[in-house]
Amino acid sequence: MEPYQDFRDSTALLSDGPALRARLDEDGYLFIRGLLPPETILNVRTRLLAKAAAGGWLDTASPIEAGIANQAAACKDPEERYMRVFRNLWMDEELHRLRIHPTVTALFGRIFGEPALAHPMFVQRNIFPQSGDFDFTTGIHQDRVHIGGATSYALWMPLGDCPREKGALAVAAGSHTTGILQTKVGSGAGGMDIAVPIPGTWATGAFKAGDALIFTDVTVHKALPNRTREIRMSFDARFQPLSQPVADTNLVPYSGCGDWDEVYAGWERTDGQYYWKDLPLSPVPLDRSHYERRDAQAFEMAERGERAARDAILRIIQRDRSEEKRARAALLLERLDAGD
Ligand SMILES: O=C(O)CCC(=O)C(=O)O
Repeated sequence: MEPYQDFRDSTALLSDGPALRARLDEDGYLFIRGLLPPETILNVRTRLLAKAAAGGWLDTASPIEAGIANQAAACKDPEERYMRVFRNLWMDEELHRLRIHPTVTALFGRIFGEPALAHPMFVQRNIFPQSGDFDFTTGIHQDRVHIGGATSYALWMPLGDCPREKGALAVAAGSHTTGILQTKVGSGAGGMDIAVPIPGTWATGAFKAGDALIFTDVTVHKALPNRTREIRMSFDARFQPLSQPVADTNLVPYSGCGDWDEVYAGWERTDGQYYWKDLPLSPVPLDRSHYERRDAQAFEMAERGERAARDAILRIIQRDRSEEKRARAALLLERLDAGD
C-alpha cells in the first residue's frame, strides 16, 4: 500500500483567518474536526439513506441506517440507473443547507478575508463497495479543469463516519504549487486522470461525522477504495471569494437533476433557495478546452476498443452540448459494451 501521512489537523486555527490562509498556502488543504455538529450530518444521512433504500440501493436484510449496499444494484454517476435514484438524493433540502450553513460560510469568509460565495452547484457522492470486476473509486485529479472561474476551494464532508477503509479522501499535500497538471482519459472525476508523476506527499485520515476537508482547486486528490459493505456517502461543495468571477456552470443544478424550480418543488421551506440571485456575481463561461482535449482522446481510444475511454464517452453522451458528438459517443459506447 502507498504510504499515507495523517492529515495535519487545523482545528485549532478555526477562528484565525490569516493562519488558515497560511496553512492552506503551505499544504494546499485544511483538515478540521467537528466543523458541523454530528447530528446535523447524521440527519442528512438518515434522509438520504431512506431515498437510497427506496431506490433499491440498500441490502433489504439489514437495517436501513446501517447503509449496507445492495451490491446487485451497484452503479455510478453518470449511468442512467444511478441518476434515476441519485436525483432524489441530490435535491434533498437539508443536504443543500449544509454548504450554506452559517458556520461554513463564515469559515470561508475568514479564509478569504471577504464574503464567500458557496457555489449553488455541488456534488453528492454515493460510492458503492469496490467489487471484483468494477472499481467505483474516484481517481487522482485536480478540480480546476471542472470548476473553472477564478480560484475556488472544495469542502469535502462524509455523511457519517468515514474511516479510511470506507473510501476517505486523500490529498497530495503540497501538490498545489505546480499549477494545472497534464491529464489523460481515465476513470477520475469527469473521466480524466493526471498523466504525470504526482507532486507532494499523500495524506489522509479517518473522518467522524462533522469533520471537514478543505482543499484548493489545484490540490491533487483522490478517494481511497471503499472496502466496507456500506455505501460511502459524502458531499463536496465549492467556495470562492464573492468578488471573483464564477464559471456559469456552477450556477445550475447538477447535470440530470432538472432546473432550480424542479429541484425546489418538493422542499418544505424556502430558506436556502436562490440565495445567490441577489449577490453581485461576475459569471464567465467555463473554459472547455480541457474537456475538448479529453473528448478527442476518448474518441480515438474508443475507436480502438479501449474500455478506459468508457467513463469519458458516457459523460459526452450525458452532458455534451453537441448533438453530433453525443451521437458519435452513443455509437462507440454500444461497440465498447458489445466487446465485453
Ligand atoms: O468523494 C469522492 O470520491 C471524490 C471527491 C472529489 O474528488 C472532490 O471533492 O473533488
